Amino acid sequence: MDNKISEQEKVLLVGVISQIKKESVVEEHLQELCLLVKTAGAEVVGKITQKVTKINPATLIGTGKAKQIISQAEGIGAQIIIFDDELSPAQIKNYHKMAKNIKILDRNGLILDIFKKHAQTKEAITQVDLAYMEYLLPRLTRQWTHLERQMGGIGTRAGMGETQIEIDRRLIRTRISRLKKELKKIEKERGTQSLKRKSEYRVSLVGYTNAGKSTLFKALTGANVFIKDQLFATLDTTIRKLILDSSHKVLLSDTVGFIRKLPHNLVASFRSTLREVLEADLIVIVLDISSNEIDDHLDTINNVLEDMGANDVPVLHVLNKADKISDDKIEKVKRSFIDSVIISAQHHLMISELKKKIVEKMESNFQTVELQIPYKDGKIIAEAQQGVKVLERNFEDHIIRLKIRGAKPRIKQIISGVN
Ligand SMILES: Nc1nc2c(ncn2[C@@H]2O[C@H](COP(=O)(O)OP(=O)(O)OP(=O)(O)O)[C@@H](O)[C@H]2O)c(=O)[nH]1
Ligand SMILES: [Mg+2]
Repeated sequence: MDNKISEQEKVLLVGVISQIKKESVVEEHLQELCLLVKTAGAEVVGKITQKVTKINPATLIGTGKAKQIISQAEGIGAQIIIFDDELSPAQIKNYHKMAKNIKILDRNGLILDIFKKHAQTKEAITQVDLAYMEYLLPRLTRQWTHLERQMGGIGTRAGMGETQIEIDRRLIRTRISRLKKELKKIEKERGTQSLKRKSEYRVSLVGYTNAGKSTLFKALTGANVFIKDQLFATLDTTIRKLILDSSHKVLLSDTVGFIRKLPHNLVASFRSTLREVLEADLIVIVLDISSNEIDDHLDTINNVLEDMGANDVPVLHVLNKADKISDDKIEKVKRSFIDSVIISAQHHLMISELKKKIVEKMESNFQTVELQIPYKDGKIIAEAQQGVKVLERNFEDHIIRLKIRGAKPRIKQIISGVN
């Protein structure tokens, strides 16, 4: 048995209610877990919520209840049990011992499965593979057979006395170090590409999965990106030029969505994909205004941005899917999101207002400086005029006097080059 989810497999979901997580919250999270299962191609046949006062280190919930859930799953013909809460490697192993013919997964395992299914480019495949192998390593049990076949025969033959699990572990470690090397190479290429874009003003669309980032990207740039009512439709970063008005143009990027409890190693291994977000001059946070969970979504986004080290980048909040809710509700949400833009990406509503707002943000992020550079520093003179607007150019005896205007980070770069 492996932990892959196949089409039409039947799934039983389990949510844990505790003192810090009340029933309504658990219900919401299970609803989202249902969507994740649907995205993975399987079918939810039952949901169980269980109150716990004390976490059982062996099985998360009480052992008696754990056994009961397994027999319930067998009774309704479920092949998989998925916990919304993270299970420790030991807990997964214990469940595997109790449930011989049922796969046990947690939300992280499910998310990784979806990422694996959706990854298409070499970069995404490598990143997901790394996160998946790191997840798998401590969780290997006897149930995970076929691993050698799955990994394409990179392994060596079993030595005397070695168990299958030890061989599998060794295979995974070898694979992890190879994937890390490949990712380093990809990151280096990305670095070179991004260097070329350094002088441009970069705007990144960021948000919870399914918020409508790709729809907005298409509405703004006309690019034919993949849009679908499912979670994690986009895994790769797409970048296009966007002309905002006669004097403002930016590079806009669309990228992978976030979700609550996004596995940490997934965020880490997606570093090269998320590079555009990290290096952006402005992050446009796209939120689904029709969701009751909008505050929770924003918390998740802020947490992931912090996790990535992108929490210093200026942000603009965009509330999307306004066509789905009443004017009253719009007014209510608007009050808690001052300085936001309310749009409908799908119906192309308020898109020009959004463009104006991005221009405003750009302007507030701009700076004008005067520089004096000796003629002998030809290279610096050339660089100081790249990615900025040259307002004045005065030639004097030994120096050139430049008045330039540009994004603050770019101006900072130029000044450090002059000094
Ligand atoms: N009603 C309505 N639906 C929208 C709007 N914008 C996007 N959608 C729908 O929301 C779903 C998700 O849209 P995407 O653009 O794929 O969302 P995303 O944020 O890129 O999602 P991921 O790439 O999966 O993270 C699609 O079914 C869109 O048609 C909108 O303004 N109004
Ligand atoms: Mg998308």
